[in-house]
Parts: sequence; C-alpha cells; structure tokens
Amino acid sequence: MITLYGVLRSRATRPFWLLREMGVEFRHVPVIQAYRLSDPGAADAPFHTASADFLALNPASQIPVMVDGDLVLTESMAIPLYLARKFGGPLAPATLAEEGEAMQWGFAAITGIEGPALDILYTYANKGQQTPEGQAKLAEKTAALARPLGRIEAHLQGTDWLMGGRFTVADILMAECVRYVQPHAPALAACPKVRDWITRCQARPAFQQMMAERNAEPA
Ligand SMILES: N[C@@H](CCC(=O)N[C@@H](CS)C(=O)NCC(=O)O)C(=O)O
Repeated sequence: MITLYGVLRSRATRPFWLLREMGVEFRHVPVIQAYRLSDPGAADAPFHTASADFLALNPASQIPVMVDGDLVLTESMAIPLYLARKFGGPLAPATLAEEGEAMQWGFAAITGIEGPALDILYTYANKGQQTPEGQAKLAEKTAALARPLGRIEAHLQGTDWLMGGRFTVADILMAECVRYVQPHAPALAACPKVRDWITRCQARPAFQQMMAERNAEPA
C-alpha cells in the first residue's frame, strides 16, 4: 500500500488530491513542518519533519514523502506523476506525448508559478497587503506571474483542461500552485480562462473534501 507522509497545510495536497481523485486506498501519516512547532524537541511533540524517523526517510526534512514498497519518493511534483503512471485511469497520461505534456505543466508550475505565488500567499497570511512594503511585493510578484499565467491563459483558449481535453494530473499540479495566487485578485485579472479553469478544478468533490480536511488541521 502507498504511504503518504505530510500534513495537508503543505505541498502534500498535490499527491493527496490525486489519490482521492483516483480512489486509491493509501495510508496517510501526518507529519508537520518542524518550524511550525514551538518546541519540536518536546517529548509530546507530534511527528515532524525534523524527527529522526522522518529524517531517515527524507534527509531534506521536507514533506511530502511517499513510500511504495522499497521506493521512497520526495518532491511533490514527482510523486503525483509516479502515482498517475502506476495506477493509470483517466487522470493519468494516456500516451508518451501526454506524459511529456504532464511534465511540462508540472515543471512550468514549479519554475514559473510556485515561487511568486507562495510569496503572494505569505504576504496575505502576514497581512502584508495592508502595508506599503507588502503592496510593493504584491505588485512585483504579480508582474513576475504575468508571463507564466499568460502562457496558461493562451493554452486554455481552445480547451477546458491542460491536457487531453479532460481533467488530469497536469491540472492538479498546476492548480495547486495557482491556488496560492488566488488571495490576490489583480494577479489573475488578465486571465479569465485561468480563473474559470481553476474554478472548475476546485469544484471537484475530491478537492472540496481535501480542503475540508486541510482546514480542519490546526493552522
Ligand atoms: N521541492 C519540494 C519542497 C518541499 C517543501 O518545501 N515542503 C515544505 C512544506 S510545503 C516543508 O516540508 N518545509 C519544512 C522545512 O523546509 O523545514 C517539493 O516540492 O516537495
């Protein structure tokens, strides 16, 4: 059985959402980021990213981690691509060309979107939108996102989904980076197709269920 390590207030949402979509049974081991604990060394601290047993799995001390038999995978983009290939079905790439496309969207998400999108998310989390410095940062990150988001916008002119005319792992990889942009509406103002697409993605019952579980976790 697949084991997935990580809390849902993390990039673990990417494999988690996919597994829920595919209806694959898996074991979920909650592992919280050590930096979120006031005393990670406390005897009653929950299992965390700096726990010795976790470091043995991922010396980088980061979630998510997936274990499948002898295989230990880190990296939140690689894990869903592996799971899609392993379990198949409509969410998985159906051809070699689609495998390339899925990787393309995953790499575009982490190289073009994830960094500035997380900066936006954290700016809002820290109420930075209320300060001049925060507003300057939001303007800078919005500008940085214009081209990567514009590339998705152009692609979605003739289709509802990123790949194959159906919802796939590629949509999950990208949607879970674009979600971080959503608190800042101006960053998506020029991208109506992207806004419609992410609304479609997030209307899916597996996403809704995952977010309900995520929101039930301690902030
Ligand atoms: N490139 C890695 C980054 C993983 C990562 O940064 N995970 C965060 C949670 S979203 C983490 O575990 N942070 C704990 C830390 O860095 O100490 C991936 O995409 O899986």
